[in-house]
Amino acid sequence: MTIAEHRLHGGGLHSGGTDSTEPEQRAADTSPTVSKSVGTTDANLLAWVDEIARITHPDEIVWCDGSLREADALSKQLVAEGKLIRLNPEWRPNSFLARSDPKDVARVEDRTFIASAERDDAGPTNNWADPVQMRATLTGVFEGSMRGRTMYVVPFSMGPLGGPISQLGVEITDSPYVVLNMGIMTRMGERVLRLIEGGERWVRTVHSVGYPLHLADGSRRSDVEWPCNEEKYIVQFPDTREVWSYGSGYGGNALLAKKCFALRIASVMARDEGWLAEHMLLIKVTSPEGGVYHVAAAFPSACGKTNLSMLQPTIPGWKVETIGDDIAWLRKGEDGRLWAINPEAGFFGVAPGTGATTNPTAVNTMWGNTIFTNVALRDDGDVWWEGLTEAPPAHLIDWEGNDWTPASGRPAAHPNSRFTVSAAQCPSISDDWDAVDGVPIDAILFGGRRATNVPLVAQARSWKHGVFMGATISSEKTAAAEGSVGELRRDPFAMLPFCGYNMADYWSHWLKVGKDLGTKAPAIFQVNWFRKGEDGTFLWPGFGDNSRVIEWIVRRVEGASKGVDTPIGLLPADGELDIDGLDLSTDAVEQLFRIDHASWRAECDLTEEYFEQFGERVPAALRAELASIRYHLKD
Ligand code: GTP
Ligand code: SPV
Ligand code: MN
Repeated sequence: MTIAEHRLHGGGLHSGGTDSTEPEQRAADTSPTVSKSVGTTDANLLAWVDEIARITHPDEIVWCDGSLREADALSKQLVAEGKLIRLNPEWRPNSFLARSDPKDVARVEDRTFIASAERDDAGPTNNWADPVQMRATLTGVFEGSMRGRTMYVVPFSMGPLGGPISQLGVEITDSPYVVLNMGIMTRMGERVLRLIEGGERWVRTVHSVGYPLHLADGSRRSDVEWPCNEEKYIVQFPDTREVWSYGSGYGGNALLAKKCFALRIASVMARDEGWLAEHMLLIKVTSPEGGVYHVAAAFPSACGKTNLSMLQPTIPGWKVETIGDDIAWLRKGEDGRLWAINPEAGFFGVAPGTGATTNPTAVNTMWGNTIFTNVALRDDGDVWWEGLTEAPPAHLIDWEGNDWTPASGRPAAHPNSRFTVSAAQCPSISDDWDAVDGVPIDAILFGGRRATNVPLVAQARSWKHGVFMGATISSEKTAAAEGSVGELRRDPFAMLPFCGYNMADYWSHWLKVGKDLGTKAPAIFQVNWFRKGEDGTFLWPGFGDNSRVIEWIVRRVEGASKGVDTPIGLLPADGELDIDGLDLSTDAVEQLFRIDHASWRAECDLTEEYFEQFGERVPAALRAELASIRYHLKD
């Protein structure tokens, strides 16, 4: 029986639920029940859903409409199943805590694959997989992977519905937790189906946690709090613009609209169509004189994008408003300038380090309607994590569900614990955050975590120099991905884990976009909030005081500040950076901006070595930038 025929049997949201209590009456290969009327007449979409159901064998298929009623029913169901904890509504209305399997807590970069026809099209920084072999492998692991479960069909739009920069997608998933998160992170629901029926293109994404409840031999097992599988595959097929994700329920591994689609697949679409898909926050900055500027900034995972996107300036008269905190899609507008949208509808933000002094706006955003994952639970039914308050509560249940006290000697929240909340709830959200045409970009920032060498701020001499700055970002690894935290690695454009094609080709694409924008291209800057002094502490206060750096950047864009030239870019001239009222010694300021020629020459050697792995594909313009910097570093 096909899904179209099943439509005749359609009922209410949970009308098929009784079937799951009588699984023994169900032969292993019976077709699933469509427990909610099929939402579409689109033949391609129907055929695809049919095909995935034939591979994965779910008990039921639910077409999600994106309604509040649906989200409410799903959260109630998850609470009843013990997979979500409802927080005390007095402190945190309509909010929930999820605890993941301790082996499923972050993106898995070594299990993330780009399955392009040619190995060279994935490039040396991606895990390449042969698409034919990978498809066979995936068909194998997905075979029966949804037995005993419900398969949800989640239509979504990235960017405002029908907008010229927006794109559509559908995620099939067997995780109701993913459905709830997708409802916050994207414009999800029925209206997307109408656009698909109207002939708009859409991206196919398939997700399974890989924990079937009925096994092929007919035996059954009960569900667990956080179903997942030890074996994980996060696979992008750039040539057919598809995503297949198996075995993880966490973040970017499972919310396929985010990194898999909006960065890995979208970067390929952008290359082919002349736009940019970037790991960038977006803000609107208003100066004391009322000048309005838009800034995009690329920092690696857990390096301060959410913080900067919600910045509360510490200098008088300046205002920063939020447009996006993680992803930007940028495109040349009719006026020849670069315009950007935030394709997402919510924030999936890092909890630890988010508190009243570091990011009060984020704290206020999550007053309610928030899903927390892997944070600690307070005795009063609210949540807590390191950095939320200065003093920890006397007793907590930690992210693994164990008793915790300040004497426990381990963090109560996982370092990559997160909050999922709607962008519309953010008190600093800009009026034009969901403008269909986006906002015009005045400046682009590149940054990373660098204890040494990289100054607080430097402006690129040209677009080409700016692309060089982006291409050579290195940053200390954070808990956002599995692996050793603190290790210095190259993270070009903060896109190392997110570029869907050869990184050197991506640099060429950036050079091409800049050439096309010509004199209307945004100015490019490099920033580093994380430089440390000899005692190992941060030299720069960061957070709200980053507004001082934003001020200098705006003054440069206006032409009001002159700056001073150095071999690695233009730095603030004496007195141009406002450090009034900061407890900052002259020595600290000197260290923040010190350009040590010997270390920079060593850095250039490492860059040359780094470029080598890309061979001939490294654009000549970047090699020329390296040569020019080396020339200027000669003492
Ligand atoms: P993803 O969501 O993983 O892409 O990360 P993100 O770039 O949005 O990171 P986020 O803003 O959540 O920052 C994560 C960590 O960086 C938190 O622990 C912050 O406390 C810390 N951080 C942010 N801004 C600053 C800063 O200006 N100075 C210092 N020292 N730390 C900062
Ligand atoms: C990141 O790691 O850059 C994130 C979180 O924004 S996740 O969506 O899990 O990739
Ligand atoms: Mn990110």
